[in-house]
Amino acid sequence: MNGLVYLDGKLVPADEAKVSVFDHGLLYGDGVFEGIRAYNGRIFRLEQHVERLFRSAHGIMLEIPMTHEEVAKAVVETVRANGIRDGYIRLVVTRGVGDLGLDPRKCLKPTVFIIAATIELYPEEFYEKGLRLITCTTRRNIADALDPSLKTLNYLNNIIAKIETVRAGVPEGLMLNSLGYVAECTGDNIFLVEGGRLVTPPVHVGVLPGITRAVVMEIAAGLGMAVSEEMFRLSSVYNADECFLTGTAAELVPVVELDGRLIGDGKPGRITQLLRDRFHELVRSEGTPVYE
Ligand code: PXG
Repeated sequence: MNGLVYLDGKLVPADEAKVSVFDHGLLYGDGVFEGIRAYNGRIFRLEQHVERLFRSAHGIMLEIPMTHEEVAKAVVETVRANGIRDGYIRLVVTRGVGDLGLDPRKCLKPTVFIIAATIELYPEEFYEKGLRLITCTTRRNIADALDPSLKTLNYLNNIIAKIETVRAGVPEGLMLNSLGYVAECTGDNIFLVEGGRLVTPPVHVGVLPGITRAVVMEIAAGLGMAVSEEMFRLSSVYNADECFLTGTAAELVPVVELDGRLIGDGKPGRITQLLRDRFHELVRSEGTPVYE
């Protein structure tokens, strides 16, 4: 690894950026994080990512020892220090160094680090041909055990589901909630197009309120499309006109097959493509400037 990593207030060479084996982020997955994109020297939706980081931290009673503005500034400085114009940023806050017990009171100071890296884009083929998905047997965490709307470091639920997708030879997998309603994929939100309107599961079904999800809902509303948050089951996906996923890394990616059923005509849909084009225009026209 090269480049500079922000670690607890300092920019340090990547190979010297180390956290303790006693950090509860490592011992227990006790912490929160964000994945953020930079496009053309600007950071996309930085305030929303920082806001979600603080909401996630508040949800697990983790007090971030910085203000929103300080966190945003640290992200910008880390990207600038690495000379990155297009990249992926990982912002992480852990409970910090403690002892071997669970008690978070032993962790006196949260660990804050920021990695700014170049991004490995999804293969172009995913966008041109669309994804084939499976439904994972692993259900999404239930909200009254560990709320999926909080972006915590405890990603085992998603990783176990991801292992299922790897074994099935597909790039993503759909996760249901404990009642069988469609929730989201292992690292992406899901949308359906039904008769010209856009449908996505509401956050209370047990999904991460994705930043890309919110942007796509905004774009669709701006185009005069009806957008609704509704609970639905697998049969709605199988019978949708179009289906696509959203996420910071994937952006908008069409889905053409689920569990062996073709969706629509089995090709990326027209509305999906229109929303993708608008999304690309938007990410290149706004964002927090890094170099001005
Ligand atoms: N749902 C889940 C469970 C996620 O982890 C999204 C939806 C999309 O949210 P945004 O805000 O990015 O539109 C995510 C975020 C990866 C990876 O390597 C993906 C995420 C997080 C960390 C790693 O694919 N996705």
